[in-house]
Amino acid sequence: MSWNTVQLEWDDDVATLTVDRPDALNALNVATLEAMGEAIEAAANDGARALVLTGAGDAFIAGADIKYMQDLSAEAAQEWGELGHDVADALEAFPAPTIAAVNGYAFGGGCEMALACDLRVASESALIGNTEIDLGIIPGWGATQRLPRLVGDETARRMIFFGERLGADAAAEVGLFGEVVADDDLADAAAELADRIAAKPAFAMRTAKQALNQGYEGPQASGLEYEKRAFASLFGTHDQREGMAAFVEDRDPEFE
Ligand code: DAK
Repeated sequence: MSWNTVQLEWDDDVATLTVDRPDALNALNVATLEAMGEAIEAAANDGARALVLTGAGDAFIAGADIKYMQDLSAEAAQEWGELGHDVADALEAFPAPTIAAVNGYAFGGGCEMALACDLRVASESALIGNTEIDLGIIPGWGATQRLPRLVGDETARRMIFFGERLGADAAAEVGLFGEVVADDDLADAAAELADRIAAKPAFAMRTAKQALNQGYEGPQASGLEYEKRAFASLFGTHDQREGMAAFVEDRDPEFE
């Protein structure tokens, strides 16, 4: 499969999805969002053990395409909102961990795509924020829900109310980025994280992600119940037997 504004590349079991619309700083239009949705589905179907999301050129994703949105009716905006939500939800539900490699501007909908990933690593020159307020709108692809969970309520409110654009170090300080590296090292840093994840037992990794996600879906009590069942379901799998046998026999495990 190939798309005009999205690339999907593989390195062993690691897939990298690059939003490739550099003339518009990778702003997301309908075709790009649809292509992202298809690429994410293809990566899942082809068994990616980790997925990296990044942008071509000097931007990660400078947001939703303002030129496209400018004259939308409320009805069209509703459909547009659903499309972006579907892509963010697909990242969140992706069966393996996802890593946003934030290589530059990540504003509005770009910040929201990064928020939907499991982990975020950024280059020193990255700038991130939910800038929608200054366009007369609010975040529409998940930031009102995902941002406070990640950075806390006060910080999220400040970011959304003031449309603050945070530099990489400031964003890392509030917990928005897990790691900041030199610009030239970003691809390697993301690949290293992805490779480390891909080397872990895949079924347990998927189950861990599902259990963590479950905590956001409802009350803690139901999340704990989910964890109990998910934990038990791993017993009897090849990787559980192998991982524990390797420990007992004092050797390296060979996971599936
Ligand atoms: N949309 C469309 N084009 C964009 C763009 C964007 N978000 N960001 C940049 N571009 C285009 C510029 O128009 C310019 O195109 P040409 O003029 O060359 O044709 C090209 O990319 C290069 O941009 P600049 O010339 O501005 O480059 P600079 O380096 O000077 O500045 C910048 C870079 C990123 C600081 C600046 O471009 C900028 O501030 N861009 C806007 C960033 C922003 O506010 N992003 C948030 C967008 S709002 C919804 C759900 C979700 C959303 C909305 C609704 N519903 C539920 C309905 C999401 C909203 C957003 O994401």
